[in-house]
Amino acid sequence: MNISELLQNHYGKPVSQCTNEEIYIALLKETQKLAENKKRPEGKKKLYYFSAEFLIGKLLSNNLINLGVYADVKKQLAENGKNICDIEDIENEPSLGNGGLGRLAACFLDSIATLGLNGDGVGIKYHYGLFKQVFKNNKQTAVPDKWLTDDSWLVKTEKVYPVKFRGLTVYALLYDLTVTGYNNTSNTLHLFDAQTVNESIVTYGINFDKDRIAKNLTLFLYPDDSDDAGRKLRIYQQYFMVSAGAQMLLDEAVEKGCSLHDLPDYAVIQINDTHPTMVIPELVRLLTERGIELDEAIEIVSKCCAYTNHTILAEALEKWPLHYLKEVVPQLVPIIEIMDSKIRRKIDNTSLAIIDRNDTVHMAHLDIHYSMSVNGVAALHTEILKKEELRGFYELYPDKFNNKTNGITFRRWLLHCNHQLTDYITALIGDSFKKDAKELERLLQFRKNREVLTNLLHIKQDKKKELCSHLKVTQNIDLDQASIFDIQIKRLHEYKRQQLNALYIIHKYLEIKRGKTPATPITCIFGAKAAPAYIIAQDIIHLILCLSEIINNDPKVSPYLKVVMVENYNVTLAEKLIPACDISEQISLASKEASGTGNMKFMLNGAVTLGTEDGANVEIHQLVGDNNIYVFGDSSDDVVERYKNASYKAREYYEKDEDIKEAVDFITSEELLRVGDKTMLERLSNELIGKDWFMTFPDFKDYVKTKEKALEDYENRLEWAEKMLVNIAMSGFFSSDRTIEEYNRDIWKLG
Ligand code: 26Q
Repeated sequence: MNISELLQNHYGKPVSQCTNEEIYIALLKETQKLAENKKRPEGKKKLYYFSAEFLIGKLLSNNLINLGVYADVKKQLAENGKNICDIEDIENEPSLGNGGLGRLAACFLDSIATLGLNGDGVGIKYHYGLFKQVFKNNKQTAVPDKWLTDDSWLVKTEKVYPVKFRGLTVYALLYDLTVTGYNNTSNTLHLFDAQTVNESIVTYGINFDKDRIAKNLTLFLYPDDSDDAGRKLRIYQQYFMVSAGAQMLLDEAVEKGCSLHDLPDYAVIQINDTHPTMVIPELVRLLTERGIELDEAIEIVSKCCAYTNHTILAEALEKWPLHYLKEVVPQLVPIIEIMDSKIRRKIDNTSLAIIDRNDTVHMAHLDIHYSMSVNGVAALHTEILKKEELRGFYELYPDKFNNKTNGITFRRWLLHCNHQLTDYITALIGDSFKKDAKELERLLQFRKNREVLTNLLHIKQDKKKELCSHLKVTQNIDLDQASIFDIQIKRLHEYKRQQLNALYIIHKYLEIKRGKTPATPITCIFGAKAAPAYIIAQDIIHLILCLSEIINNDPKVSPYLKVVMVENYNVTLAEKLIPACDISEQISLASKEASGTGNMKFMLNGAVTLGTEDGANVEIHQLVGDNNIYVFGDSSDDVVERYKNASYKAREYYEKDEDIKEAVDFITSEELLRVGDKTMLERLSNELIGKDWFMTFPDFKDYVKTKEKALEDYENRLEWAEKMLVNIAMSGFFSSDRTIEEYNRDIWKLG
């Protein structure tokens, strides 16, 4: 790519006279062309990855890297006095996902393209992504995130599919986004938009008229735990996506000469959590419309579909009242009823039914009965599904169950976000790790090499410095780059236990006030959005922001301890935070985090995990060994037991343990009430003392002790650097290339 020529052709002027916007648009168009010209995988069978979320992040640099032209473009820009980072800044982040599940789908698309597999994504073109978070008075407020601009990576196609709801037909317009593989083929992310959608019905904030379906259908991505009105709209969105996607899939198969009886030879559908579950009855319906007998249609569809479960939280499993479905998609109801009665005839355990006695439809049950594969997303998670949550199903279909431990794309989470580390690794072991992540293990030969360890520390320091200046410029946050960066970034959820981290911070603050100062200052960094309807999550954000105000302004304490919560945490910020991290906080209550994927990104960038034996932390622990991770807390077996016999009483811990009492009491102390909202702080305090559903108190002491040990170990920098090195070296297993190879080997079986 010749940038001077490109801009001359576009704007008739030299690079130096172009604005960053102009350069961004010209690069976008050119990159799009390069990507579209890449080979597309072919083959009879094709994977359709159905997902309500694809949290793809900014695309310019990622595409330049995958197309192999990043370094050249950067150099040419620099020669003309332009910094590629300033050009990157112009792009809006498409926040088309809530968190882990959506980001996983994006990593998977990258790996599918990189491995040259014949597979596309199918989803929704939301006009507004996940809300933008703004802090006011130490509270979160939500504003719309309008990410779409005239020039975007999305290309409108000619394809239109009618989607019928009760009394309403909406036309689904297909937009395509080319997904580039690393030095390889390209695939497509297909996103559907409603023809009649109308942005002007957004009134204030993120509010809009929820009854005008035709106009609001693809306006917003709903936050998890969204309110009731939001839930009904999700059914509309879900059916819209799956009906259009299923029609597209059938057209593509027929075009390739498929007789619909042989559909499983042409199409495999991965259902990303229960959100796209209606694709099962919808495909059955479409097949019968095209002349296939109902029983056979059900059999065909069951052979095409595979379901991934991402959660063990019972309350997060989607269940819809049958009357909702009757109101929205009456044509599916008789099909679902027949599918339910087939199961009832076969088995007498009614807890496994699709429609329960309260006329509630259990979407996961529909998936499990009528697909050929059911997978969890980390070893522990899959075991818990088999032994506890989905036990009855496992007994019925042992062969359907399998584990696919999550992974992340190393292109974005190392090559793009950490050039210094990438280049240094390349200098040490060559660049074969870019295609085969397991090659990183060759770094282990340097684990006692002083020079290498020192260089790793220098790179970490550079990334911390970069983060400091970024946060200063964008959010006016002052950080001490010589401090330990302890980071917890993820959606705000009680089970992820940001509140446990907050209790530690209070404890530490009080200790420092009493004169027990740490050897190296500590900076505790949070990033988290909370669903607007999730009250306690709002309260936890409020607590952290209040702590930040008090601690950072305390002249006695702030030289040793700082607390910051970055505003509007998203993929772009993650790319800057993760490379700068020393201690990665992965402290969910054991058994509750299905996998986690942030934990893998931190490890890859040389942070050491402080975590519970939960999700993929278990596998990280096995890979790096006891010396290179800090593990604490009750085991998942203990936790499951404690829930079963309802034996946990938070108040007893609060009353018996002085440290817990002191930290919890601080939440409603005079000092905090001066900067905070009494209702919110009291509500949170009561919630903890009276319930503490995610058991922070039993793990508190061990958490404090283990964190202190990590801080102490940090004082020996070379030993710490060895831990960093081992983490980087052993992270290869978590490449999403490995995960996708397993999906293909065991489930998709693409040519
Ligand atoms: C449901 C109903 C109504 C509105 C929203 C939702 C909804 C939306 C998103 C429910 C759940 C989600 C997202 C779930 C999620 O991100 N799960 C995470 O998936 C990751 C990838 O497998 C895992 O690593 C995480 O452990 C898991 O929490």
